[in-house]
Amino acid sequence: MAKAKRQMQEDIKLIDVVVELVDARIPFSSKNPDIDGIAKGKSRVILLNKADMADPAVTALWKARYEKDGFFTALVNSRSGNGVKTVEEIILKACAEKIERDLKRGIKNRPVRAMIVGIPNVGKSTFINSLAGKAIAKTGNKPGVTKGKQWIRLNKNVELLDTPGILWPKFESVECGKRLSWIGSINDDILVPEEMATDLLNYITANYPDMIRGKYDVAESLPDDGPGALLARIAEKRGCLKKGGVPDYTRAANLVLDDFRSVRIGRISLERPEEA
Ligand SMILES: Nc1nc2c(ncn2[C@@H]2O[C@H](COP(=O)(O)OP(=O)(O)O)[C@@H](O)[C@H]2O)c(=O)[nH]1
Ligand SMILES: [Mg+2]
Repeated sequence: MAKAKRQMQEDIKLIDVVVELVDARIPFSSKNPDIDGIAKGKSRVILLNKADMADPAVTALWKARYEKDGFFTALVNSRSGNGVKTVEEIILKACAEKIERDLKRGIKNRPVRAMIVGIPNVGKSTFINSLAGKAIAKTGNKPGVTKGKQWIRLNKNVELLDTPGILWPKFESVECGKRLSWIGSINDDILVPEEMATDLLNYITANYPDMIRGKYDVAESLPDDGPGALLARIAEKRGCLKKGGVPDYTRAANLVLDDFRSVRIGRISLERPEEA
């Protein structure tokens, strides 16, 4: 990560605006704390990506919160392209002062240069492809310019560094780590699915009880016989059983995690701005 950080510090010198993607389900835990230092003095945009997977009411609170903190923001679904078209306008708004300064100095038609950053799996590549679309005409690596950076020219107003900056996820607390694991941002191999699923069910039961009832038909298990019992009930309902009819907790846990990550339980936000 030290190398990635150095690279980013170099790249950031070349750009006007840092466009940070966060996961709309965890806009705090998926936001890298060090980027504020690295991006000092640059215009800042935060895109709440995967907005299609999060609770829209909570996402609206996060948008307001980050705007209050001085960021330009947008809700985006990079997979479908929803919201992507507004991003150019937001980038230009974020750079309004710089554009104004250029004009005063007689510099016209200089595109603003943007860089996409975010933790792994947040949707950087999907977003860049969606934003650049067919116009993914790369500039910069012209003949004779061997070490030049690759820029994607979106139009006369905006250029994008074609390699996104990869940020490391935040592990500032056990809670942040858990939320990152639930969305699949931490290598599953080192985690215990039963624990993850039990904690996740606990959270969803507390915050979105109807979704659990609707999805798993376990009304009678909510809420008083506890999350461990809930996983057992789900195992039973879904036929996740080992020989002798013993609940297969690992299989049930993976089923729940998979349902959550595929938005089959519902649109769920995992943290709210007032806790952050
Ligand atoms: N539902 C949904 N999925 C997305 C969105 N953006 C990206 N993805 C998915 O998230 C996964 C990771 O995306 P990718 O662009 O590879 O992330 P990167 O590691 O930041 O470049 C892929 O499976 C994408 O299809 C989005 O806005 N909504
Ligand atoms: Mg990528």
